[in-house]
Amino acid sequence: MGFFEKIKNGLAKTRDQLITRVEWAVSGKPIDENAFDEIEEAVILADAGFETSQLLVASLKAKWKRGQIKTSDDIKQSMKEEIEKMLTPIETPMNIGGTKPFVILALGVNGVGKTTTIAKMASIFQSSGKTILFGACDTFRAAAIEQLEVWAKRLHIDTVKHADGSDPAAVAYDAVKAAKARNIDILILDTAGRLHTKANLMEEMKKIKRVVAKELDGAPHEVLLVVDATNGQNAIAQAKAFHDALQLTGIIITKLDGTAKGGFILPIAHLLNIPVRYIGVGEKVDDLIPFSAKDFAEAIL
Ligand SMILES: Nc1nc2c(ncn2[C@@H]2O[C@H](COP(=O)(O)OP(=O)(O)OP(=O)(O)O)[C@@H](O)[C@H]2O)c(=O)[nH]1
Ligand SMILES: [Mg+2]
Repeated sequence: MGFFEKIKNGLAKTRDQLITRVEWAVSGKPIDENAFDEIEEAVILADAGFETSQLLVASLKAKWKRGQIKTSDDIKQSMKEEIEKMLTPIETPMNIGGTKPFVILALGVNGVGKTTTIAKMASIFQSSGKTILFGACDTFRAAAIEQLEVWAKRLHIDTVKHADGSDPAAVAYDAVKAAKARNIDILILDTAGRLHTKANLMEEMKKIKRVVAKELDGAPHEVLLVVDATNGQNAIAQAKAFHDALQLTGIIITKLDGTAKGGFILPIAHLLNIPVRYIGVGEKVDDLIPFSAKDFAEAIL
C-alpha cells in the first residue's frame, strides 16, 4: 500500500464524520450564511479547536462572498486548499544528514505510542542505510526496557540500558558515549511517560537533555513529542506544556487510524507552529508515514 492509501485509510473516521456534516450543510440547497455556521461546527467536532475552525471557515466565507464558491464541490475543494495552506508550514522533514551521531529524544505522556514509534522510525532510517542505537531511558515503568528490546531484537538494533528504576539521564549519557564510540548514525532515546502536568517528569526530561548536550555538542538534535490523536484537544495542551519546558523541534501524531479527531492537527499548525515529522496510522512497523500537508488535506475530505 502506498503512503497516500495509508493516510486515506488512517483518516477514514475523521473524514467520514467531516464529510457527512459538510454535505449535510451544503448539499441540495443554495449556500447561505447558515451553511458556514454548520461547516464551522463540523470542523470543531473534528477537534480543530474553536479559534482555528473560525479562521478556516472565515476564509471559506470570504471566497464565497467573492463568488469563488458556488457548489458543495467548490466548498470541499476550497476546504482542502485552505487546510493544505494551513498545514504546509509544519511540513518540514527531520534533517538527519549533517551530524553523527544524530540524537533523537522521544517524549510524551504515557501510552501515546513512544516506544512503538521509535521502532517504526528506526525501521525507516534503516531502509536508507543508517545504523541505529537505542537508549532505554524509560526506567520508570516495569517492563518498559523489555518492550524496547523486543523491537530492538526484531530490527537487529542494540540497546543501551541500566536496571529498572535507575537514573534515566545516566542511561542517556552512556548511550551517547556508546553511539560515539561505535560510530552510530542515529541514537534514539526512549523515555518514560507520565502526565505532562507532573513537574517531575519535565525536570527528568530537562536533565536528560542537559546531560546529552554536555556529552555531545548540539545534541539532542531532535526533541520529538509523540502525541496520541485520540486525545484531540488535550494533545494540544500536552504539546504546549512540553514545548514550554523543553523546546520541541518536532511532533509525531499517532493513532490517527483510531479516531475522528484528526482535525486537531490544524491548531498544531495555526497556534503552535511546530513541525509534524511523521504520522502513525496503525500498530505495525510500517504504519508510520512522513507528514505531507497535501496528502493530509486530500485525505481528510
Ligand atoms: N492504532 C494504533 N495504535 C498505535 C499506534 N502507535 C502506537 N499504537 C499502540 O499504542 C499502544 C501504546 O504504545 P507504546 O509504544 O507502548 O506507548 P508508549 O508511549 O511507549 O507508552 P509508555 O511507555 O507506557 O508511556 C500500543 O498498543 C501500540 O501498538 C498507531 O499509530 N495506531
Ligand atoms: Mg514506552
